[in-house]
Amino acid sequence: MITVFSSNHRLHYGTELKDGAIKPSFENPQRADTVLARVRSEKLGDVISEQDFDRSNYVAAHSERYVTFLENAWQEWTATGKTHDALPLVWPVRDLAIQQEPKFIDGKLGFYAMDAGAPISKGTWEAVRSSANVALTGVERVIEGAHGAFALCRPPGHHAAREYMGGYCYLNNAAIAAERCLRRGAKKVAILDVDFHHGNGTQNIFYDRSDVFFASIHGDPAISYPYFSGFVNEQGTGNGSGFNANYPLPRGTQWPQYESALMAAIKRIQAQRSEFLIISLGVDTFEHDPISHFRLTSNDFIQLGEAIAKAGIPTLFVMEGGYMVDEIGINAVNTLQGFDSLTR
Ligand code: SP5
Ligand code: ZN
Repeated sequence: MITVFSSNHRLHYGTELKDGAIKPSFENPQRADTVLARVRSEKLGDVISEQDFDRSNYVAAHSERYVTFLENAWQEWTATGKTHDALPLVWPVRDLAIQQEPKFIDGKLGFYAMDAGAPISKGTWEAVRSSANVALTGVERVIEGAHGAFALCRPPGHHAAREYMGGYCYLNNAAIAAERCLRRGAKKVAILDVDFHHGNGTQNIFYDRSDVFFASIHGDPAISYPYFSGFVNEQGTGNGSGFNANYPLPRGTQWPQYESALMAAIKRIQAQRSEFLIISLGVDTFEHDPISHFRLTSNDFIQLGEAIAKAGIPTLFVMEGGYMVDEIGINAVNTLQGFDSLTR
């Protein structure tokens, strides 16, 4: 299958608050380059660059004021004399929650963030915009008739909600691609999130809607990031009631247990009669991932791709997490090869 890639991802790198200290982020530029190297060495298919897309595509999944914040944050941060990357330091939790945007950058950072894991550096916006364009370029291929395409996005997107960043994510690439399908005439789209972490951002964006069905398989949020969403009882609200499905799984989950949840999620997706399927492809479910605790092996990812292919729906794969640098290339490409083996 075709891979869409942007070298602009290298413009983004930074620090995160980790175990009580500010350290280099696990989400580093080597990640995407490692996956690209594997795509090439395995001859998965052509690699193309991203096209440019109108800003309205981002605003389809996010609020206008949040996109404006992302566009201007670095400039506003450096205007205060700082040269290192920006992280928030105060958040509008519970009784502090208001809807009014602060007028100063420190307040804005907290207002538009769920954690201190999404640093903003000089090149962040350019990389983020390009990452969304990678997803949009990929989804256009699928809309035009490809069975599958791979959007090698970096930074990832699934923790980014309508109005906040976090967990290494800024714009929600998968959600933006889903909105593009709808804008191009689709009535029903499904997103399946197989990243180790709950796709809280994607859930947030579509929670009250029936046109995009969202399913996520992830580490039990009672013990795993993002802690505050991803539970079974979150099933959507209003028109979206019944169009959100969470499959939290315990520490140490291996393929047989994972496969049961996967089959249940795919069954739900097929019942929706979705015209397009978008996979939030995180490979941090890998047994040696440094921040997660599932135990999938590299071979298991081939079966993951095969199971997705069997759904029989035109599919866009969107890269999300996965942090063991050498193996993420193998595991991502194994998934895509598993898919291709049943669709060619
Ligand atoms: C896209 C994505 O996968 N984002 C994940 C963000 C997770 N951020 C918090 C991780 C905290 C993990 N702490 C475990 C440290 C083990 N040394
Ligand atoms: Zn993850």
